[in-house]
Amino acid sequence: MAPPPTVSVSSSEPPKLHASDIGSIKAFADSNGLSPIPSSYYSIVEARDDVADHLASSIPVIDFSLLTSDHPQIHADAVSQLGKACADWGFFMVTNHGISEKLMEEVMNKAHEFHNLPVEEKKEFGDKGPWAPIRHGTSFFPQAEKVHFWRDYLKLITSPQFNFPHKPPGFKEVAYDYSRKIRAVARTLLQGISESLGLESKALEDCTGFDSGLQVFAVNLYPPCPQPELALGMPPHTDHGLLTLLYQNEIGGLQVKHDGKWVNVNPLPNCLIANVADQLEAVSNGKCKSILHRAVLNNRNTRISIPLVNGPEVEKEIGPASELLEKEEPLYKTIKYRDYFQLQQEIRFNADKGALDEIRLNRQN
Ligand SMILES: O=C(O)CCC(=O)C(=O)O
Repeated sequence: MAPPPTVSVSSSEPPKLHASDIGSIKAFADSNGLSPIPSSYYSIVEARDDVADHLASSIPVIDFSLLTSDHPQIHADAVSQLGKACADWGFFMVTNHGISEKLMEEVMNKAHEFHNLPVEEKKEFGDKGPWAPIRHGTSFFPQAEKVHFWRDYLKLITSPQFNFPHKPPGFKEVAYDYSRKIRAVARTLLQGISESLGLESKALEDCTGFDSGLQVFAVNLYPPCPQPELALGMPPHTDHGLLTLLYQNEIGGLQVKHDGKWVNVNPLPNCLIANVADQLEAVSNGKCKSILHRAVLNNRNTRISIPLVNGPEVEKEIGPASELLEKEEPLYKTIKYRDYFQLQQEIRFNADKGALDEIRLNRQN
């Protein structure tokens, strides 16, 4: 196996290495210790702006067991809290979701094992583009980005078809179980959100083709970074899809944008971290907010995050739900989910505008 490129400690000018030469930031970080990071990883302008830590404790918490309660008033209160969380933050933690700690731990352990496989063993999964069912790589979008990100990833399409690597042994089996349970949680949340918008509980599922919807299972690894103040694990972005449900190890790093400030997310034990994604903003005609988020780094511990994007059916035309348009003007164009995803890939490095801005109609509510 060829050793990863190394960086000289004595160099005053850090090298400008391309992510595709590095191949795996984990392997690079393992072999380069405390050496200065390559200047191609500097995203200093974005890295340390205003962090509003006093807001961290205000991140909404949704108790899933109340949402699924048979008691009408308890359910109604939970629906109303959920609607408020989607409107005010576009982000919330989900507790008592019913996925066992044991399963979550197994998925996390296997995720770690996957990233610990030798680089050579992961080559067969090399990223061949956004629609490839199994793809492993480093950074964010190395082919096109100007700045690189301190992250290795594995991304799988796990619905409507389930695709998963055959190693390490046992990963595929626990991941299947986990992905199906996450889909069930996402479906129930979507039903609650539908009700919070004054719609039938199945309205959002039906209009997005959720039954045969896309699910992307990602496994991110952020190794310790010797200069965490200079780099980012993930740039600010919103997700395509309806709802992303993320589980992480005990190491913090996720930040969400709220009222123009970055807020550190300190997850409650065993909770799922949920964020509204672009297609939910569009189908809700702007009532649910797709939230900007990013991953920051530390110089001590490896962070692993496992976000599962739960989206519409790829060929479905997605726009504001027709029931909402009986009373209001559409604020978003209707566009096939597949085409939106493509659009998002194309303009992901445009700092001023996201894909959502491309489909927003210039109207006041
Ligand atoms: O690692 C995290 O906390 C964020 C991950 C993320 O935003 C993504 O994979 O799109």
